[in-house]
Amino acid sequence: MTANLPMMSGGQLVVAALRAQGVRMAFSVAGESYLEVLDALYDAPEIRLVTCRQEGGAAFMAEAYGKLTGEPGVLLVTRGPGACNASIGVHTAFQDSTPMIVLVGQVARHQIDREAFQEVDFRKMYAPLAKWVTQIDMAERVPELLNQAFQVATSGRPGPVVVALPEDMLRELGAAAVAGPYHAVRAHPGAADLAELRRLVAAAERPIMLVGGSGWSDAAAADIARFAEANQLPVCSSFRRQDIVDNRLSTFVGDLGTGAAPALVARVKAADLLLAVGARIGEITSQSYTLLGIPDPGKTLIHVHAAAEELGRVFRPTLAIQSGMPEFAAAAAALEPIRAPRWGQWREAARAEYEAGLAPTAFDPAPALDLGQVMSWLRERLPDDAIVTSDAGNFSGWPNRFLQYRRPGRQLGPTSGAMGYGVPAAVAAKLVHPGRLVVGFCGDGGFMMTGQELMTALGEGVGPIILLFNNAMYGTIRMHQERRFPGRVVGTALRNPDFAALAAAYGGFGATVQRTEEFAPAFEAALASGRAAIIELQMDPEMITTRTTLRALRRQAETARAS
Ligand SMILES: Cc1ncc(C[n+]2csc(CCOP(=O)(O)OP(=O)(O)O)c2C)c(N)n1
Ligand SMILES: [Mg+2]
Repeated sequence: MTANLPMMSGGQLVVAALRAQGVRMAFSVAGESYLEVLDALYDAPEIRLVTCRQEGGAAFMAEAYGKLTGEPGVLLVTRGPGACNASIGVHTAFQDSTPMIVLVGQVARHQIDREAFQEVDFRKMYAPLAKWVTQIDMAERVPELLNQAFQVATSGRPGPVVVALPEDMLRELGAAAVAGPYHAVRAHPGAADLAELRRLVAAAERPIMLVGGSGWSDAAAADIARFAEANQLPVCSSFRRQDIVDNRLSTFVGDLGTGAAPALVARVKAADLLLAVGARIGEITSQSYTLLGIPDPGKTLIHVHAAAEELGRVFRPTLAIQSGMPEFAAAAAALEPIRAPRWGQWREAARAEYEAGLAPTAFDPAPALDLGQVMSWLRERLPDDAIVTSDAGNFSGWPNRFLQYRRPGRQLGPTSGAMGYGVPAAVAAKLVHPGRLVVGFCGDGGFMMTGQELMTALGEGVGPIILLFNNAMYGTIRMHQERRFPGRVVGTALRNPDFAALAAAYGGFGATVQRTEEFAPAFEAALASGRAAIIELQMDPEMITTRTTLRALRRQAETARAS
């Protein structure tokens, strides 16, 4: 088998295997532990190596790449320190079911278990963070194990796979045939399952569909929307998965995120059938596990998921269907529509509630920078293919409530709630689609965690626009403080740099917005600059959510204490 194959170093075999898997882009922070891989990349110009500034940012970029393209994002980092920094992105890929391949340099094989320089047992460290962790101890096994890594990362419920590469293995010469590309394995729904699904839905009075999770191709998203429209089924999305069904369709009724509309939450509780497609129905989406009974959901639950292990987790479905999203959506779209469904008014009422929520809440006194109006302007301004990325924090309520997501545009946000995601995700999105408008939403807290990756964007010549919501605090935690310990502010106030000046220091575009009318010109100027941009929104810190103020929260908490 290997007789006529050239001898290659382990590092060269790694890069040959990546090429065979169809990898076109990889994100890295360099390390001496994997010099052979870097050197082999020198001879592989078809793989664009993006040099990042911190492994957390690089890992978020790889995660966002995977979320956006459906193909594994590839990350290269060095031993202990690099792997520790990268772990936040690995955890995010795990919670978000995103395919990802993490290549980590490791100490030489003959040094293992001496606690050599930067040595970490990656199998142990990443055990609860990754879908699979392996180490390649023979150069000849590089193609085999990388092929398995790509299969595991993309099949069933996708996730991150960590591959440790001992330094001396990368130098070792070996001969091996590379294999690829991977073929993601996904189940199809069976005919009996589909017939039962149709029967259960037809018998319902107040059905609602929930779409979420990963693995949604544009075609799958279009198919599930066709199914919803043909059956007039109201459809909502799980946390930060608002881009699956076009929010402008009359069947779309909102999202079950951290700031879910109370009317939608009440409606899902009142539904007699929940058809959950792709969503794990996790803690945030299930509103802290209050939407359904445990384990008996108390209503008909049809749960469709790519992984058998997720079916029957927490909630016991009436009907469980293991299927990939493209396979299920195509089959659902092909089902004969249910004639004269009984839930026409139920859907119309849910849609009317969603549309009413698009009208900004009135605040007294009205803030100089009215974020509701800014978001309404953006909703009209963003083209259909715009990519919106989001960090974690209360500011994310503004785009999540007021923007309308749709394909081929995207919403890329960490369902893991990891701060620091917004900027790196925007950089990765702009690298994948340089011709599209990419807008990253961040708070002042999250921006300062990974904002230096804006320099990566400038280095690569791409220009995402970052909207930085500055309230001079870790607002989310301040909100919880005011609810639990009113008036006792500790550990949540922030002092910030001049963000526009910071953008300029990077060589990017910077603007500061204090009043509503300043936003549109600043946005157009940022876009016209073609450079990476920060638009700092100096918001009224009182606006703690899209619906309430800090003042009101504190009053409520104090009243509750007094009574
Ligand atoms: C990496 C990380 N650290 C800490 C937290 C806890 N946390 C959640 S939201 C938040 C504050 C976010 O502040 P900011 O980015 O300014 O947004 P804001 O809530 O003020 O809008 C914190 C500290 C987290 N989710 N992720
Ligand atoms: Mg903040």
